[in-house]
Amino acid sequence: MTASVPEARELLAGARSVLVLTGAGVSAESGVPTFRGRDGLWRTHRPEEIATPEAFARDPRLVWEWYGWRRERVGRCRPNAGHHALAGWALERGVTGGPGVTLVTQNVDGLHEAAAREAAGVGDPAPALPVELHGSLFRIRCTRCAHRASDRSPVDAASEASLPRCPACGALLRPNVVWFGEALDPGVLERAFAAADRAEVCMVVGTSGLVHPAASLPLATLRAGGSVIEVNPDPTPITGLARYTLRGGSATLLPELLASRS
Ligand code: BJW
Ligand code: ZN
Repeated sequence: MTASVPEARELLAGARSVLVLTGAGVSAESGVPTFRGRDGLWRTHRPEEIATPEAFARDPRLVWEWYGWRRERVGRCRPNAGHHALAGWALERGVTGGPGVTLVTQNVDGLHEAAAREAAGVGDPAPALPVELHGSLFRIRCTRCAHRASDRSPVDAASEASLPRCPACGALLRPNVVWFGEALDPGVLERAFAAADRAEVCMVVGTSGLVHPAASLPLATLRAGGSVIEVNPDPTPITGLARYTLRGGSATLLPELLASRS
């Protein structure tokens, strides 16, 4: 049901373990385009044309052009008040020995990690980093060997010959993201589902809830006897499962929901 912030706050305060699942909507107010919806990325590119291994095999230049453009655009974006509220809250709960928080994101923009590092302070060895289900725009991997690396450099997609190549074996590099039809990293998936199973509350923020296995995480929490809170301006398939739904943007709602009272 649609609820006000105090009811959801109370549910969170009483939960020993919380899973937060985020999607593209949490970064919308940072200027990162979402996938679906009015201004979504997929109004111009159909997913099956661009976010699949088949698309990359067919036209790696087109796919790298799209990822190069997104890397440049997202690289200019900063975490918003919603990312900061989540990072501060997770850190606070860790520091005070309070209920555990696991942040699982479908996003590939790195903004939760940036906010976690800022919240922990420069040089802190152990910021509470998110579990990234779908990889990162700013990491690459080789299409042939085991080479992986961080990479924020601009992409030259003028021709197939200019595309990024592996320094170890010379094969084509690809963005280290998870495309449709590809398996998620088994270790990452295991951590996410373990957190969903033990969570007393799963808070789902800014996702259309259409892409699996991510969208199955709140179902796992429900099956284990926990509750779901949804934060989203629009209804989704998760809305009907949620104990409380907060309607609005996450950059406004998360700071209200998660700020400490003192
Ligand atoms: C705001 C807001 C504001 C706006 N504040 N909110 C079960 C059933 C059916 C199908 C499947 C199934 N299990 C698997 C499948 C197949 C497929 C799938 O899910 N298909 C469905 C779409 C039908 N899944 C897969 O293929 C996955 N792989 C897999 O299952 O492998 C199995 C396997 C096993 C063994 C061997 C081989 C295979 C992989 C899925 C990978 C998804 N990848 C992408 C691209 C990542 C790289 C990239 O970025 O380019 O991930 S697709 C895209 O969708 C991206 C996102 O992470 C993901 C989810 O999107 P998200 O975050 O929900 O964004 P939007 O745009 O959809 O929604 C934004 C929301 O924000 C909206 O609700 C707005 O209202 C809201 N919002 N402003 C808060 N200010
Ligand atoms: Zn290689």
